[in-house]
Amino acid sequence: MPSKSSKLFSRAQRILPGGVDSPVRAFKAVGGTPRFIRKASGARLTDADGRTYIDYVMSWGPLIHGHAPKELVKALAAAAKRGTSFGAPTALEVELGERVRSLMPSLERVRFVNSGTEAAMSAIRVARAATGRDAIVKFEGCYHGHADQFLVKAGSGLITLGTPTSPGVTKAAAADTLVAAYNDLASVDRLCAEHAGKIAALIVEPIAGNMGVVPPAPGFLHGLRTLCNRFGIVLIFDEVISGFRTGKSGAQGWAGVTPDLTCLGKIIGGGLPVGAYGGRKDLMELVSPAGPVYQAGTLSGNPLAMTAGLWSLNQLSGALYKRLADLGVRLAEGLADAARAAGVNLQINGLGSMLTPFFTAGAVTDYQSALAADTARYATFFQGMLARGVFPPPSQFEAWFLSAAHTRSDVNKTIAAAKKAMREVG
Ligand code: KE4
Repeated sequence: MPSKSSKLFSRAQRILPGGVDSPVRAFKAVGGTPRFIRKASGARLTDADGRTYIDYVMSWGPLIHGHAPKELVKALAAAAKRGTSFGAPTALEVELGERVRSLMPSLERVRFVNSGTEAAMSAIRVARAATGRDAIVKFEGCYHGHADQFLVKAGSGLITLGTPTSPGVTKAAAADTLVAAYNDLASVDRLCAEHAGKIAALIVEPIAGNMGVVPPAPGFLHGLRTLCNRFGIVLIFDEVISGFRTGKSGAQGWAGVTPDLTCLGKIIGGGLPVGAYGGRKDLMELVSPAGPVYQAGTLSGNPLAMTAGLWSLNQLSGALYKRLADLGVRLAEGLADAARAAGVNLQINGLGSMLTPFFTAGAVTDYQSALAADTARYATFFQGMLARGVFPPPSQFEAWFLSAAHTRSDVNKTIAAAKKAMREVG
C-alpha cells in the first residue's frame, strides 16, 4: 500500500519541478520518498502518514525555538488580525532593526528583505557600487543563495546534487566570481594580489554550514579582515545560518571580527520568510532611497515576519545557548560512540547547536576534505534513522540543528537509534 507521502510525491512531480520547492528536500542524495509533512510541534514533525520524527532539519536553521511555539503562534494570530501586509512602513521593522543592531552593533543600518539569497545579492551590489569594482571572492563549499554570481563551486544543495556550478549562469557572471579555499588564507592572499584593485567584496560563511559544519580555523577570520583592509575589499559575513545560532551576537561576536556588511536570515524570521543585510552606515546609505543603489521588495519588512523575528530574538538568552551547547555536545558524543561501536569512520564537526557527522576518517576542515565523506554511508545511516523516528538533514553536506524544544530524552532516543543505524552502515 503506497504511503500518503509517496502518493503526494507522485502528484507533486506533475506540477512542481522534482516535486519540491527547494532541491535539498527531495531526498535525491539519500534515496527514497521525501516525507510530506502535515504538522509539527516542538522538536517533532508529523508526516502525511501520521508518523512522527525527532527533527534535526528544523527548517534548515530558523527554528531555534522549535516548531510552532505557543506564544509565537499567538503573536502571529494577533498580528494577522491587524493586517498581513501594508506595502507601507511599520513600527515593527524599526523595532526589529534596532533589536538586530543592539545584538550586532556592526549593523549600523539594516534593510529587511525576504530571503538569504536577496540579502547576499544585495550586499554584493552595495559593495560593487561602493568600490566601483566588479569581482567578488567566495569560498568553495560556501552557499549564499541562488543568485547567479554565487552558483560557482557552491555548497548546500549544489554539492548534495553534485552540481557545484549551475547551468544557466552566464560566463560573464561566473567570470566575476573568484573562488578561494575555506580556511586557506594563502589562497585568498594569492587572489587578492593577482586581482588587486578589481575585487569589490569577499563573502564568507564565518562558520561554514553548507558543506556540512566547518568552523573557521584559528586566525582565519582575522586574516580575512586584514587582507580586506589591505586591498580595500568589502568584507561580508554571510550569517544567514550563524546569525544568533551560536550566540546572541552571531559568529562576528564569537570570533571578535567585525565585517563591513552582514547578511542575515532564518532565525530573524522565526520560520517566516525573512532576510536582512546591513553594516557600515557609509555603505548602507548607498541603498535606495537614501542612495542610488536600487533594491526593493513587495513584502520586505512585512508585519508577520517582523513579529516572528522580534519574538524569536526576544527569547534568546545565555541560559538557552548554554543548554543548546550542552545538548550539542551530548549528541556529538553519542553519535561518535555509536560509530565507534560499529567500527564506522566518523568525524563530527560541531559548534553550539549545529553539527555535522561526516562519514570519513580524516578531519574535515574545508570543501575538499568534506567531499571525501562517504555519501552512500550517510544515505544508509539517514534511512536507518528515519525508520527509527529521527529526521536528520537528507544530505551529508548540511547541518543538524538543535532547538529549545529538544530535550535530553530526545537526544538519548536519537543516540539509541544511531547505535542501531550505525550497525547497518558497517
Ligand atoms: P535562502 O534564500 O534559502 O533564504 O537563503 C540562502 C542562504 C544564504 N546564506 C546561507 C549561509 C545559507 O545557508 C542559505 C540557505 N541555506 C540552505 C540550507 N543550508 C537553505 C535550504 C534550501 O536551500 O532549501
